[in-house]
This record gives sequence, structure tokens and C-alpha cells, in this order.
Amino acid sequence: MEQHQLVKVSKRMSKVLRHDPARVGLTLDAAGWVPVERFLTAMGLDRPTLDAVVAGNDKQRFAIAVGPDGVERIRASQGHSVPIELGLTPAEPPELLFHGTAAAVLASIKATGLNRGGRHHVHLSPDTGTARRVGARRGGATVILTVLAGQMARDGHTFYRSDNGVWLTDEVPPEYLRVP
Ligand code: HQG
Repeated sequence: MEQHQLVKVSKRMSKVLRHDPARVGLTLDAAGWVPVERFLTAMGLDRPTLDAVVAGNDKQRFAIAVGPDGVERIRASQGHSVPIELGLTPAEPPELLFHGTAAAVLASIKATGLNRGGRHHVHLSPDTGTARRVGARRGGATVILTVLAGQMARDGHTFYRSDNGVWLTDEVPPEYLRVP
């Protein structure tokens, strides 16, 4: 299957596993997992396609794991809006993290900080290149904000790192943002 087709499947999988499992008749367990067999049937996918999407994904968005019951399950590693508990353990962030976004929302972010919106957390990138790619999804001019993550952690804010290396926190108040 060609790369652009795999990207299309990946987007459809993200939609179902993060936001709307019911659209294909699925329910996620409390940690966001669904049995692979059931997922394939509900999505109308074959296993080689699923494996190609999971293995070839530029951001490793999906995780497959075998549970204690021997059943293989899949979930999205981050980005959910449905109420699931990823079960991540708090982690010590690097001193600086980054957030790429649209220049158009800069004034609002300066005023209220970074909010999680419809997702469970604010998503932060470990490097500016990643942040730039995240911000570019919005189209138009992009800005990269620097987040004083080390200082936030010392002040009592909790950080998590998803299985695919995205840093997550509840909010970033404006005083911890350095804006270009
Ligand atoms: C913005 C993708 C105005 C925020 C990415 C962002 C990431 C504010 C948007 C993951 C604001 C939310 C998440 C405020 C935040 N005023 N705008 N006070 N606070 N915003 O998509 O971080 O490719 O929910 O800057 O790579 O862009 O899907 O978050 O622009 O990891 O795997 O509100 O999604 O991953 O947008 O992206 P999003 P995000 P995938």
C-alpha cells in the first residue's frame, strides 16, 4: 500500500481510537485499549495493513500489547478526547519543552496560557523541529513557544511522557511561556 493511503488509514484509526470509537461500533476499555481482532473487523482492515500503519507511523501513534489474558489489543498512545485513563506515570521533564502553534492564537495564549481544549492534556514537544511540524498542521504562520518545564515541575506541576515521546501536562500558565 502506498504511503498516502497508509496516512489515510492512520487518520481514520486516530479518529476512532482517540475521539469516536462508537462510529464503528467499538467501545474502548478504561485505558483506551480494544482487541485487535475486533478493531480489524470494525474498521474493515486486514492485518498486514494494520501492521504497516503501526510500524511505519512517523510518530508511533499506536501501541499494540498482549494483555495478561493473552489477548492482543491496540490503543492510541496520546491525543484522546474520550474519557480514558492512559495510566502514565509522572515523569521529570527536561528543563525546556516546546509548543508549535498558529501565530493567530498567540495573543490568546499570552493572556491565558496553554489550555488543553478538548484533549486530556496540553501537548508539548521535546524539540523545536517537532514543535514546528505540530504548529504547521494549522496552516498559516507558525510560532514556537518555549515552555519552562523544569521550573513548572519544581513549582508542583505534573508532567507525563506518552509512549511515543509526547510530553503532557494539564496546563501551562503564561508565566512559564517564553514567546518569540
Ligand atoms: C491551541 C498531534 C488559543 C494550541 C500533534 C493548539 C500533537 C490555544 C490548539 C497533538 C490556547 C489545540 C496535539 C489558548 C492552546 N488560546 N489557542 N489559550 N491554548 N491553544 O490539536 O498541541 O499528529 O488539540 O496551541 O502532533 O496542536 O494527531 O493540540 O494549536 O501531539 O498524532 O489550541 O496532536 O498529534 O490543538 O496537537 P490540538 P496540538 P497527531
